[in-house]
Amino acid sequence: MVDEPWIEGYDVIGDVHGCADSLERLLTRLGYHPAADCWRHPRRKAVFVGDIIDRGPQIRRAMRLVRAMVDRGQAYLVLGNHEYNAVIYSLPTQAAVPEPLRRYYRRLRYQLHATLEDYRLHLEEWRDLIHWLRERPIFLEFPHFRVVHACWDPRRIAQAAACHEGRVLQDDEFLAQSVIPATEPNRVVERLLKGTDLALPAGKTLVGSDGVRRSRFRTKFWSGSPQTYGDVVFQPDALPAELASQPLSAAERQRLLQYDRDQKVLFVGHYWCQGLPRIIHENIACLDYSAVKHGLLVAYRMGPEQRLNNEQFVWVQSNPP
Ligand SMILES: [Mn+2]
Repeated sequence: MVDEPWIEGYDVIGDVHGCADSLERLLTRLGYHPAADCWRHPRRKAVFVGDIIDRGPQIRRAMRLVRAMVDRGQAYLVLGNHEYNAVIYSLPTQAAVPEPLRRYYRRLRYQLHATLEDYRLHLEEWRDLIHWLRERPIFLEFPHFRVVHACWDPRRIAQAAACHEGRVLQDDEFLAQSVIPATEPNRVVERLLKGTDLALPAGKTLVGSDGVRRSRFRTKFWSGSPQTYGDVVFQPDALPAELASQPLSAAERQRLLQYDRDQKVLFVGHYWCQGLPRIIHENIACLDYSAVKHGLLVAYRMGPEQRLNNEQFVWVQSNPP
């Protein structure tokens, strides 16, 4: 638990994905200023929900900015799935990957392409960054709010908490196991960093707006009493009408998670939301508004309050390449 009663509040910031210019404009709007050693606010700290790297125009610069703030006690960073990918791509744990999955891990190179390019002439810094990322937590708990990249699943959070208090990638054994499907470490990482999903009916696939064909869709983990696929889908691409109206089976409903309304406030990123920032419920907000896809880079100004409201969002229009 992070408890700093002398702090006025925390500015929780969504997926940056290499948009360093946008991040500087957002921090300025939030009242931070570039001091000699890092960006600072006299009374507040920043909390990043992960996915600082990949895709965007100024990845190394964004990462350096965030790292400087974290190292000087001005910010926190929880891991996103992109930071996790960078760590496993860069360590010999790939040797533990079973043969049928090698193709998937080769795809990481594609995802990491822009990041590796940005660090191509800074390999020492890259190696150092990987070790630094291994020290970061996979979730954070403050007295009145929580932060995780994609999904708060109490069972998986408890497992993570039991491993170096959530700094799970520090653990060589955890890290090596995490790349092997259906191991407990793999389930922790998949759930917390990528969230929940459901399989489409047998044989059905959908091509997303990113051009990738998928046989699964991302789901809410807070839906009250959902009846259909349409009630639980949570991703940029809507389901076609005939799938959206398809009833959930009892087994599917059972597998869905619930984040009840009486739980602590929770912030996530990850979901490529669009439009203007809005809370999901009084205790859940997603801060990823597709900064790298001409969307918004979004922060939520958290004070001592126990419930969320739409007035506390602060954002800048992103200007990617
Ligand atoms: Mn993500």
